[in-house]
Amino acid sequence: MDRITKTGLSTLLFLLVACSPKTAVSDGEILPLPETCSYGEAEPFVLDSHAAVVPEDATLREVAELFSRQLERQTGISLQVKDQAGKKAIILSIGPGEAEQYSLSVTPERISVRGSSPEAVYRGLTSLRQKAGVPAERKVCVPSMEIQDAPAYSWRGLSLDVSRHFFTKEEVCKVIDMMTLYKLNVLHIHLTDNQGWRIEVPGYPALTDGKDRYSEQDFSEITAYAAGRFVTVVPEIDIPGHTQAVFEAYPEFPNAASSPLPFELPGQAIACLDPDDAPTMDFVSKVIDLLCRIAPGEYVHIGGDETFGMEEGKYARFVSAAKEMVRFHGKKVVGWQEMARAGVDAHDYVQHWIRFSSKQQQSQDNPAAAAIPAEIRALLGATYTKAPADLQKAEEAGAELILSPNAWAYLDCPFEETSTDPSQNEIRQRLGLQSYAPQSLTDLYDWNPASLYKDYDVAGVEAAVWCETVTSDEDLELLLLPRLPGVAEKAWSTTGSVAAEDYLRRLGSQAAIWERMGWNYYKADTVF
Ligand code: TNX
Repeated sequence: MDRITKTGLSTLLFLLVACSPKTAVSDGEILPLPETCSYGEAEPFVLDSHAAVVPEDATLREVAELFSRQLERQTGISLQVKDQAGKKAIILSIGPGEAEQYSLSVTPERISVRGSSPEAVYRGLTSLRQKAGVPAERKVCVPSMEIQDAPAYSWRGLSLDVSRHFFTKEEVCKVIDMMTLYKLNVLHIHLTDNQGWRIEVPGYPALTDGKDRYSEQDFSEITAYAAGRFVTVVPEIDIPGHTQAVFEAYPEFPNAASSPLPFELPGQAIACLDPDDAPTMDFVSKVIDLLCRIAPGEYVHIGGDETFGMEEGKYARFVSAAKEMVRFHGKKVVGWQEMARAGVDAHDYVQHWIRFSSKQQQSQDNPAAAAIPAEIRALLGATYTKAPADLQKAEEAGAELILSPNAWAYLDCPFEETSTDPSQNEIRQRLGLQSYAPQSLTDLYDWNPASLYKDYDVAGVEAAVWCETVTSDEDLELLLLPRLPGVAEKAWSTTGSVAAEDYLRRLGSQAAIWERMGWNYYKADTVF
């Protein structure tokens, strides 16, 4: 790190001299941090509309055009995509390498971005776009540099809760834009929960009639937008628990859970779908058929978390049946970590989430947590105490693990920092689950996925943004920015431990892009 920072400084001084007084040196920073990045002594590449983007391979044409549109929106610099390189060009080419591995090299007259696939080249172009930053005029000096880069994990995701708060397809597409700026490639959409069912299901109109939801067409537009940006959509229907919305629409389905009390905890319910009821399982199979048909990706997420009050045998029967239905369509099953209680194998993806930070554990004594009746707390506690055994089962079976530890990957905790924007300090009082301890940007950055579960097959890292406290699209933006890039760095970077100060400095430089894109962000006073 030191090496990069020091070379970076001397390069900056050099560029201040080398660049004409009219052209600003780019002050953009790359986040996630690339594997290696070194600056050279040569003159910079002056990026302006005289540069062309030249895809050397026909498969790179779309990526060239996408980059050119994204760069123009961010910098105002408009680049043409051409077949032949003139005096100044950004050359895109395909070369050997691992998936998503790329190299980026900047010389005075050429920028070369080479990768093993269009996706890999797109990752390289994204680094270039970040480096360009937001120049004051339609021109920017990109320093002479060499980057070699590849991701640590192939699964780099964000789970978005559209049940507790519904987001329009345009809002979801904006989230995809944020994700791609940080090289994330999986959008997991939590389509159903107690508070709302957000996807139309043929034959079951009461689930969604008159409510905010996606039609099949809306959903296809989202998956197409995502696919065009190398993002796979993983649809989730959360079953058999978290299904109050189903019981409200179809009260004739029997409830497989039993509760010691009439349960009044806001937003939670003790109601689970029953695997031994034929109409229920007919419904489940129609829903899974639908998801397998409308989601072009390889995966379907069946939830499986927090089935409070459901007997274990019933739970295992339910999960096995649902998995069977997903596999029938040739798709892979993803489930929250409790799914392992029903048995898992090497084809399954187990999403780990039950790992609380020390601050959060202390917050169990806070008033919001203490308000839960003792019997219910015991019921909830029972599901969490089995969490370590879930992981052990996943490891033994060789299942793929997706890391979403609550301590670091949950973006819905309150902000510890105050904001430099006074109006955000009012929002700070209500945004984020009050049962969680507030977390700072450095708290959330303080982990290393590679050393967390060493003996496991780790597919990747996924952030989660739950929306119980979200009242608008703006609230969502504040939870994502500035927190999302930190998780993205954990998912992508192989550089090992990076000093928090370095991360915060690079994060600070992102604000110019967010402002240019019209994205709201929380102005944590330690950074912005
Ligand atoms: C736990 S993560 C949940 C969600 C909540 C979230 C709040 C998971 C599988 N279940 O239902 O929204 O905590 O952070």
